[in-house]
Amino acid sequence: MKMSTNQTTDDQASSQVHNGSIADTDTPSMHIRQLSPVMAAEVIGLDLRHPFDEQTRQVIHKAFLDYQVLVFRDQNLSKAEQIAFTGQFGQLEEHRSRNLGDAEFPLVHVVNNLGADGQPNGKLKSTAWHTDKSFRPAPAMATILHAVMLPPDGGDTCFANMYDAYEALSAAQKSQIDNVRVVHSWPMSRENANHAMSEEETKANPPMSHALARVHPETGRRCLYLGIHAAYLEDVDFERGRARIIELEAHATQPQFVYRHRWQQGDLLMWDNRCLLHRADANFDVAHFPRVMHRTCLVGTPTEGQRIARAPLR
Ligand SMILES: O=C(O)CCC(=O)C(=O)O
Ligand SMILES: [Fe+2]
Repeated sequence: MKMSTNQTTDDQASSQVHNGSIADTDTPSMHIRQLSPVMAAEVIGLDLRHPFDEQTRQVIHKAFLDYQVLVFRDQNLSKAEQIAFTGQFGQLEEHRSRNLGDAEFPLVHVVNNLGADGQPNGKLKSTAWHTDKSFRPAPAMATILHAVMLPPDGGDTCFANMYDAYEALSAAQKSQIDNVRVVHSWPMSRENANHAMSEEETKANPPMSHALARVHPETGRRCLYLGIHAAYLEDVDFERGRARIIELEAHATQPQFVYRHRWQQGDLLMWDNRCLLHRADANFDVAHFPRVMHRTCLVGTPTEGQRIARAPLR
């Protein structure tokens, strides 16, 4: 079991990891080993440059549902190979606005901390808890992130398990939120980040109403649907709803629900956006060390009853 010894408070749970004997899955070509009791498993022995046979694909898909984060070790995929790998699990998301890829591979978004001169610019994006594209009519099912260049240490990605966060609520708390709808809004997220949006962009991204305790479409398990794009609670006084969202997110991102991924060269991660929050951690010298990742996303399905949201109650 490869575990780093310099644990931080964010990943208390990782220190309780069993020795790899539980929930191991082996086929002749691969080994799947759980990394933390909270979530995540590493997959060893596969070369993702080659397509899976159907049996392997199904084992991987099941592991993805069981562990929420899969860590494929020792990979070195070109953009074209990452697109082919991603396409085995569904339809690739097109990136928009600031997420544009390059002209040849627009489906691959380059996540980096580099300025126009190619040097680290001290800015790390996506450091707030979120789930990818939760403001879209069909929010992202999965994100695939492949390490291209890593800082010598740090630059972790943290994940919070929204199944566990929901299940840890009391029966009374659950019944309070079971029929509540949360609105995920790209225009409001941009506004909060002080980014002006064109009228056209605002129109193209209407705020979306979701069940706050949504049901995962494949596992049938209930989980909280929060993060930076969760703007308000529908039909609840705006300020009261904001306070409730903040309170729930503080609950949902406590150390016992968090897995901290310490990247290794060659890692390719695939995570389930439907039941996790994630964030990049600036625990390295962002102004000096390049951190570069290649990112692809898979289109998901609308959440149950998803529709354009009613305006906030003020
Ligand atoms: O840079 C990271 O660790 C995470 C970036 C992110 O939020 C994403 O790729 O969706
Ligand atoms: Fe993200």
